[in-house]
Amino acid sequence: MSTKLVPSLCPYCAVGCGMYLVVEKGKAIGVEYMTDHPTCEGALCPKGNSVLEFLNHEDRLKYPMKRVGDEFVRISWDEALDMVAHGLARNIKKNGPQSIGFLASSRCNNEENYLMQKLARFLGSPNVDNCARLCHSPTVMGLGAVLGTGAMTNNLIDLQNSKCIFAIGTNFTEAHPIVSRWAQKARDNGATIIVADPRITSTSWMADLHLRIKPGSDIDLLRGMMKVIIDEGLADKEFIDERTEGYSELDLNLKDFTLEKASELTEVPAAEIARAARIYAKSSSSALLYSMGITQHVCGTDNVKACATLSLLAGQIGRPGAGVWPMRGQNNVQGNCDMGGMAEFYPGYKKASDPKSIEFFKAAWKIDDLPMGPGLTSTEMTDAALEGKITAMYLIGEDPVVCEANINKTKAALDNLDFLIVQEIFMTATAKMADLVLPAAAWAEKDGSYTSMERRVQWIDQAVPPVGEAKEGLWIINEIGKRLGLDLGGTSARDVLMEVNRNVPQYAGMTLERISKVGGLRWPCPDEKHPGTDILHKERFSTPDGRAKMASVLNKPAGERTSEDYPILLSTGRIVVHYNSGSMTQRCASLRERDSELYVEINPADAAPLKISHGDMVKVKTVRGEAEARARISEKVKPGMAFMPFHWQGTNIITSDAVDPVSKIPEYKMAACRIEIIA
Ligand SMILES: Nc1nc2c(c(=O)[nH]1)N[C@H]1C(S)=C(S)[C@@H](COP(=O)(O)OP(=O)(O)OC[C@H]3O[C@@H](n4cnc5c(=O)[nH]c(N)nc54)[C@H](O)[C@@H]3O)O[C@H]1N2
Ligand SMILES: Nc1nc2c(c(=O)[nH]1)N[C@H]1C(S)=C(S)[C@@H](COP(=O)(O)OP(=O)(O)OC[C@H]3O[C@@H](n4cnc5c(=O)[nH]c(N)nc54)[C@H](O)[C@@H]3O)O[C@H]1N2
Ligand code: SF4
Ligand SMILES: [Mo]
Repeated sequence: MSTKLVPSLCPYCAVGCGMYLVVEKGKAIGVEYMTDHPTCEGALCPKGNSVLEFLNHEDRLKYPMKRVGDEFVRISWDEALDMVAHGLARNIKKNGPQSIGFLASSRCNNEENYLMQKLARFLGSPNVDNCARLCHSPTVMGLGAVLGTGAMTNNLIDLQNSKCIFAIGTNFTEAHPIVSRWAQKARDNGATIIVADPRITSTSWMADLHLRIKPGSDIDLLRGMMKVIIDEGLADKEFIDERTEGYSELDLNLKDFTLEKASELTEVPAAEIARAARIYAKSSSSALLYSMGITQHVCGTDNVKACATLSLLAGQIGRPGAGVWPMRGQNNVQGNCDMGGMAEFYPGYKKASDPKSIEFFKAAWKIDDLPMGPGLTSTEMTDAALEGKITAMYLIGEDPVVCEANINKTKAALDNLDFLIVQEIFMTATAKMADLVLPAAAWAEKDGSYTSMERRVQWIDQAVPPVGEAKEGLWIINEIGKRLGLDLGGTSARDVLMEVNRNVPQYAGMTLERISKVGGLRWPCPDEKHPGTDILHKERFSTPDGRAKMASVLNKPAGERTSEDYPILLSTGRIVVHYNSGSMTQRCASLRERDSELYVEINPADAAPLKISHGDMVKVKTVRGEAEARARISEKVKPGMAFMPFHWQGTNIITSDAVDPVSKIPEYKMAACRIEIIA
């Protein structure tokens, strides 16, 4: 039998790199580089290169299983689907539809997510959410409020046109490695790179100026930069007058603030703040990139608003090389939010709290009743499950037992449910808590489209059949619908895409044929002739009146402060070779051999009095519990600060679940801990 090359996409992060899968006898046996892909130009990072190691892994879930006592036993799809229908119906009858929580997966395609939120809402539950809650919900809220659209304003390739790249709270060289290529091109073209990060990272190595900011002081830094810009006459008055609102409030907000104060609060020398402000404001085109260092705080939404406001103040937006780049996380988190897999929004960001949205979808879906929102966010579902208000959950492709903050609470919440369904490709820590585990087809085993962080929508065809009895998400959701007497519409991804074209204005012109071409199209794409949109907000912002709303914000203290008992600030995040819960990367030998255990980075000044040496095993303790990790003594973290990756289960035992009141994101970047050597 012949070997074929099937165009595909990397299933990890939101850069959306293309690749070819080499398929022989129905099995993917190799990866070939897609040199004509516009964003990656054939490059892949270590995770992209090793996708087959998990796709073909023997641990893949191959048939449905139900819990019997502490064991899981194999059952047929018929029995599994009946169990889902009975379990959901039982809870709706007893506790009402609001008692069911749904988590849609940002690892799954647009069509699956569209159908998942439709199932939730058809059943009468407004409670559907996704991992954007833990990630870029402050972007959806904050950029939405300031610019009118909560998405990347420009695109990744356009970074090469920037003369200044200001990267704040993003470690893109590890988390979005292929973006480094465009940043490097910008640098080759003469751009200055400024990185604001408390740690020394591979991204900060790239920087001309590294602002080693005190964790949680970003608003002070950004206000300091704004103050310099205003005081030195670097604000873009014409742009501000023509295209924004809120300047006089901002001016007032900054009146009594000084550069010296900013320096004191951020621990960044005043001269560096001033230099960063001048370079950013004066360059012909400046890009502002941000990610979890900005969003995962109790002031996450305000942090985002401050970033966007800085760009408005300097007129650094709406042009090639100038804009705001939220570095989104999962391969389809942008798409999942676009599809309405979010508590606050129906598809196309139609507000779930607006009766007009409900009317629109009642007509579009030919249904008499739909729930008003906002529904419960994923973080609120955890609390509601503990209180007995959420009694059943249907989770697709999320692993909250590893990834939520304060996972002892998460486990207690899941334990308290009457019925938990987990649809997965591996037996994760979360799946182990389920009543029913449904085996899902992985990305290469199904048709569908994915939307990358640059709003690029790309369709891929199934390359290989699902393993064992695993099924495509669409089939599973449709079958569940049928058993509950619901007609969810599409049975094929193609049909669902056509429905998306009708109901999501940004995707109206994104036909199958158009988005199947290498590189797809970027939204908004309002009709079938429209070429897609490279840069947003060129002439007007997407607010109702077309003007951006500058925000005047003040910093807020972290939810948890260090104390005598817990003197060290614990920050958490990512490393290049592992991915989120690690359910996939931990199963790839080539990645595991590079990093195989949980570690904690400690500054030598903190390690010495604790008698901790490099390589010692330590306990990291917070008020919520403790985690064991290997100590790495390193200047990469500031004194008084420790860093742990969260790709192993220990980390989130100890992270703080204080949330931003607006977006409900937990403060993964700020917990108070103490570290002890294990004798
Ligand atoms: N290899 C790999 N890549 C990934 C992922 C992965 O797990 N592994 N996950 C994907 C996902 S879901 C996401 S959301 C993205 C996230 O990508 P990133 O946001 O880039 O990743 P993080 O490591 O969480 O945090 C970024 C940086 O913020 C810094 N930081 C911490 N606190 C502060 C602060 O108070 N202020 C400032 N200015 N900086 C701070 C950290 O030191 C860190 O270097 O990555 C995606 N890509
Ligand atoms: N301490 C700490 N914790 C964090 C963060 C942090 O910075 N620090 N970051 C947070 C962020 S930004 C995020 S986004 C979350 C991520 O949290 P999660 O979304 O829970 O993390 P993932 O590991 O990406 O989980 C996705 C799951 O989907 C499964 N999967 C993959 N493909 C498919 C598929 O096609 N179908 C189905 N059904 N399943 C599939 C994978 O096996 C995996 O178990 O973690 C958060 N947790
Ligand atoms: S940068 Fe992201 S999309 Fe590209 S290969 Fe790496 S993990 Fe995959
Ligand atoms: Mo994320």
